[in-house]
Amino acid sequence: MREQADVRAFFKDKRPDVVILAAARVGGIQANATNPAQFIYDNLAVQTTVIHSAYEVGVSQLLFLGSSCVYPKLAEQPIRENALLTGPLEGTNEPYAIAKIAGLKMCEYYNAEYGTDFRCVMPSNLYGPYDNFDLETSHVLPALLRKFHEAKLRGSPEVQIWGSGTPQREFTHVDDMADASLHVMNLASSVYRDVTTQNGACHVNVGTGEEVSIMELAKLIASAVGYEGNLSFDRSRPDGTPRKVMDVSILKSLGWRPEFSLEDGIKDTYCWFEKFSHQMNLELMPDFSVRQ
Ligand code: GFB
Repeated sequence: MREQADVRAFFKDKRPDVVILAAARVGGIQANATNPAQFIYDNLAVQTTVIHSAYEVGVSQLLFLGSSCVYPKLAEQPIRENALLTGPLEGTNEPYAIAKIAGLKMCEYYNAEYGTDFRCVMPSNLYGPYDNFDLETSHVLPALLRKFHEAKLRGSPEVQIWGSGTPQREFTHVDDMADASLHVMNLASSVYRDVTTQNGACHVNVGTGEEVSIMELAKLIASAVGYEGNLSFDRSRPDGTPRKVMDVSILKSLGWRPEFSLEDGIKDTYCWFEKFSHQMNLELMPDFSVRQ
């Protein structure tokens, strides 16, 4: 999807009516901080190519998925859509954020100049089945699910959490994200255009509007997994942005509500992980917690 000629040929051949652009190079805080060049290049290449090809073949609607990390590190919380570009970004995911801001703005400018109907949603941290469970590149929720699961299997006395455990995060189940995406796509174009411009934005936040600390999240996951050991904190790992809960009142005013509570969403994800983890050939992580 980074190869412009391939993407243009695909669009000319298939001529899709609607495009939902969720493809991206994504990862947790460690992956973003370690691979800034890959994150900015791959995401700019994919989205620029797909958005332009969609315009060239006259796709009637496109939905671009951004990320809540596009907002300033210290934006007023909960974060409203019009906080975009009002302050410096969080360093650990700046490359990804800049790429996503470029994609969001590209949709806005194509709509203005070419009259396209390219819509944008800003998801909170997402989780759910089919997530990435690699302990170095994944996001916090799948990483902790796997850590607690494997610690329970081994009878390990403790599980190590990155950072201080104090940052707050908003988590939306991937099925809720998919449902919200269709909800936004099914709005009349005049409704979408009016409600976003009235709020000084060209996009809509998608989330639960609720935040938990990483420590609270770890306890929820340990309880869902049935792990009763202790937590330790690896402060050599970054905390990232302190908070990024979003204001989801625009989406609520458009009639959408999430189905999953965080507790139910974690149980749903763990149920999937238990069923399929053996197929993901995840070699058991080295057990640093056992005292020699
Ligand atoms: O989910 P996460 O990797 O990314 O980390 P961000 C969230 C918080 O969880 C950080 C802590 O404070 C981590 O230090 N954490 C604790 C852990 N234990 C772990 C662990 O075992 N693994 C991981 N990964 N974190 C992402 C961006 O930022 O937000 C993405 O990097 C995207 O690009 C996403 O924007 C929405 O939430 O900090």
